[in-house]
Amino acid sequence: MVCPIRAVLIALCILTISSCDRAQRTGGEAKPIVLGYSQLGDESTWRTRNSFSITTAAKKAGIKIMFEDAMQDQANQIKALRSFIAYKVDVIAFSPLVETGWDTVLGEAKAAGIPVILVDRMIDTKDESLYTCALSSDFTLEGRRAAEYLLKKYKNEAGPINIVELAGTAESTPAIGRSKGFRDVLAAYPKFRVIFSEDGDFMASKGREIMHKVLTRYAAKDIDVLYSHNDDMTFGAIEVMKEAGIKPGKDIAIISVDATQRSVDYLKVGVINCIIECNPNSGPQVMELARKVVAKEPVPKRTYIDETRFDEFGAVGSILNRGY
Ligand code: GZL
Repeated sequence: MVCPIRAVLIALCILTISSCDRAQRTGGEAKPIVLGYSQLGDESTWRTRNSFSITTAAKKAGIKIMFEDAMQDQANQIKALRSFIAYKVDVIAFSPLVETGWDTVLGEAKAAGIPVILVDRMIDTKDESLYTCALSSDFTLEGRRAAEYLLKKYKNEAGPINIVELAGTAESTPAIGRSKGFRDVLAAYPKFRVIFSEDGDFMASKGREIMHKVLTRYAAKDIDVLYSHNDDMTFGAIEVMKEAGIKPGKDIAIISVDATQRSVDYLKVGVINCIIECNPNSGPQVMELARKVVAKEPVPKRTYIDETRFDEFGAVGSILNRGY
């Protein structure tokens, strides 16, 4: 039978060694984890909330974060990653603007022995060892959810049902997945036709611009649905519809992705008909992954964030305040 005092002493020794393992002790405190974070930009309401979630969660977790905004430019992200490597951070996390073009810089991080966490978006690489783990939404599922709403809404209509798509940044994981999932479901129902699709970069200004262009090419009566890959582009398109005397949500049904407060408010009054949730509040999960990765604890290669759909057929009034 192990003496209780002896067991306590052994436990204390293990605790002491483990906190020294990671860092030299300074005044009894372990050195805080240093996280280099490259955020892709500040293009949308969602992204602003995501950055807030990341930075506040780092503070709460006692993690020293070097936060860089790349202003939607991949070259800026690569520069930021290289600066983190030069600084010898403990761990790197970033939201890749697009899926390709990362192998070289991530090879440099690997050579420097710095683990990398992908957040929000994925990379397209043959070498999965270039990142330790990834945390994101399931964008293909988001696209499927959007299409499944249409099957329900138009189940008694012969069609054709003409759809305009405002797509997100080309070659980005959300744009790829939301387009693919949407089309995978509708492929079995030829009455649904995507008559126009263009990349709006997840920005309200481009949503406006593209909706203007669409209304010069098509009469409003020939458009049944707007499928927009994010709320900010939706808001731009709604402004243009209203200016043209079109009733959004009635003359043209609207599906939007993200579920910011403004889109939920629009859903409640019938201006938007369906919202696909995309959760930006990943900060706490990112910090927990960073802690585990630095401590060399096992982590899943891929973690998906839980999300849902809100639409005109559900209990719209019960949607809690989004806070952003
Ligand atoms: C999705 C995220 C997308 C949001 C947009 O996870 O990458 O980028 O849907 C944001 O609002 O701009």
